[in-house]
Amino acid sequence: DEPMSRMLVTGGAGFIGSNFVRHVVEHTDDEVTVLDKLTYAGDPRTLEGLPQSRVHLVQGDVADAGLVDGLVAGHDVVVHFAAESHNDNSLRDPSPFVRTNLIGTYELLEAVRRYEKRYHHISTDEVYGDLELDDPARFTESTPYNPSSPYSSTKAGSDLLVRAWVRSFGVQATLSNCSNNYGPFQHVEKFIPRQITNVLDGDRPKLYGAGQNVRDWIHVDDHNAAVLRIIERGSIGETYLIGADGEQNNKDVVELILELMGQPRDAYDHVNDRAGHDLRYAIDSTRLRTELGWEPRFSDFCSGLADTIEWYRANEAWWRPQKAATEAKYRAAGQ
Ligand code: NAD
Ligand code: TDX
Repeated sequence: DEPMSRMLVTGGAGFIGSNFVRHVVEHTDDEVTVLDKLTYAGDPRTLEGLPQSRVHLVQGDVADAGLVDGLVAGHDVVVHFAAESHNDNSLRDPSPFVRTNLIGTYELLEAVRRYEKRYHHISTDEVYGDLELDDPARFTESTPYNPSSPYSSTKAGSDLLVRAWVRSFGVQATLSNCSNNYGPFQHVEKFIPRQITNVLDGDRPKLYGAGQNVRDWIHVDDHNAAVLRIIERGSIGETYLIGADGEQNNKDVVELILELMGQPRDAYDHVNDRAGHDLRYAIDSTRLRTELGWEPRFSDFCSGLADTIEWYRANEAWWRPQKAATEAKYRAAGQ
């Protein structure tokens, strides 16, 4: 059988990208090449069990122009997940964020421009800055960019490169900006896996500041179903916001994790706040729902979180190698 298409997925050994590859294998006939540098955040074991006839891993850097040129030439669609993705790391050392998120995106855009390939760009709601807790407004496709951190500013810059390459060079691109993801294979540096694995280790969850900051949580499978829908049916040049109406403050999330894991709800520590900590993100995904007919399937955050806790309990061998070094970095920052 001829494959439907050949997809190049950058960052496909990371959290969202690996779940996306699994989603593509289950829902399409496409062949996938993963281009991943296998940084501290990438792990080939996240792709174990996928059919070797359809999924291939190339270890390399999206900022390597020669490598990217050859790979893009041989594929029909490029889906760009690869990024330095953690805000706290970007405050300690912004340099890999500039190289991977900005230069990497630039090299991919130049290659898809040369070979006239379809491109989808994965981005974040953090490009819009933050909202007040009582602001009735949510982010939409027309909210002005106003990023706060080295991470979010390099993501914002990469989005603007994509928009310019569409307008100036006619690149066939779509963009999506999603809210906070949770689910299997998320690195233990991130909020939810950090607290779950702390409790599993007999340590206490660590809440930044007072914990009033709000994030708009979405299950990673809902994000990835939306991405595939946009690749298949989205309008070229357009941006789609992805969110599942999952606003929760961090304190409530920590208390829910403790409760689901059979601990007292107050068995957590307050630690140093993040510098420049965004207060609230909130997504209005009306466009994606009305124009492309997407709906989230994980509408109950509590049961999605319970499943995620079970996944970390059952997959300690996957996360254990990262845990001690991650906690050592936090400890050094009083977090
Ligand atoms: P992650 O850190 O888990 O994975 C990133 C992957 O990219 C890793 O496998 C890493 O090895 C790879 N990578 C890093 N630098 C690379 C380079 N120079 N060349 C090739 N590969 C490289 O991140 P994630 O949470 O899965 O995020 C994936 C994408 O989704 C990012 O673009 C991020 O900005 C975006 N996003 C994330 C969230 C979230 O909640 N995690 C929300 C919205 C958007
Ligand atoms: O130990 C912690 N305690 C804590 O209170 C950690 C690690 C985080 N937090 C807070 C900070 C945030 O308010 O929890 C919230 C979520 O933190 P992160 O998991 O670091 O996510 P965030 O900074 O919101 O960014 C995430 O969502 C948008 C992803 O990491 C980004 O890649 C994505 O773009």
